Amino acid sequence: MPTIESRPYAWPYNGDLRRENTALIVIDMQTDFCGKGGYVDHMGYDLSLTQAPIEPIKALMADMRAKGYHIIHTREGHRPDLADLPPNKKWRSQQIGAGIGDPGPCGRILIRGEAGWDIIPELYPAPGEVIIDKPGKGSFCATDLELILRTRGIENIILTGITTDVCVSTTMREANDRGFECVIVEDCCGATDPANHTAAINMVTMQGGVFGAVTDSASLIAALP
Ligand code: C5J
Repeated sequence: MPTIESRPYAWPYNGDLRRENTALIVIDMQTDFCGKGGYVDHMGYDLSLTQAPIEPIKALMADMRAKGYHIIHTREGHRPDLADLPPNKKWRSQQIGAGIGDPGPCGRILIRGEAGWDIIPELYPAPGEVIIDKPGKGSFCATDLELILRTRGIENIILTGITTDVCVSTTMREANDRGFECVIVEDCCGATDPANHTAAINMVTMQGGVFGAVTDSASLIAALP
């Protein structure tokens, strides 16, 4: 039974690891979160932290594409008329000088269709790969992600992307509560604060794997059948 070297247990728990029932989810690798002039840059955070997972994700995605696994991408963003932007989310973004919907060098911040909102060219989805557009942090909230996963018979989810402590963590918790078997790939994630990245990863390993397991890209590439 194939499993991946991971902590606190060898993933997946039941050894049922096949390309048919396993998906890589790449969360929010958008210019707004890791590119110059985007949302995270506007907030004044160190872009090298959210850029760190780009190369590891590229390698893992290439391996999983070649092996025929499901690849799913997400993008956080809002409608141009802001109909799906809760006023408190808008207000909070304005407090830190990066108002969602405001103009910037990459277009309107976190607005669907703008240059800054799209996935970075290095990790752009291949034709036919699913893209989930989401208005919130979790990828299951107000999207058809769960329907797509169930329709395809996907049981195992490999989580990557940015940011570890916000959208990746929220999505992992949502997926775990829905019964999906999750693993987070430590070097394929990044946060705007390294301590938050470490804490978000550590939280997964508590209570026997409270949200699933933690691994790294090299372990996956070596062991994915
Ligand atoms: C944030 C995300 N950090 N993709 N979004 O606001 O994690």
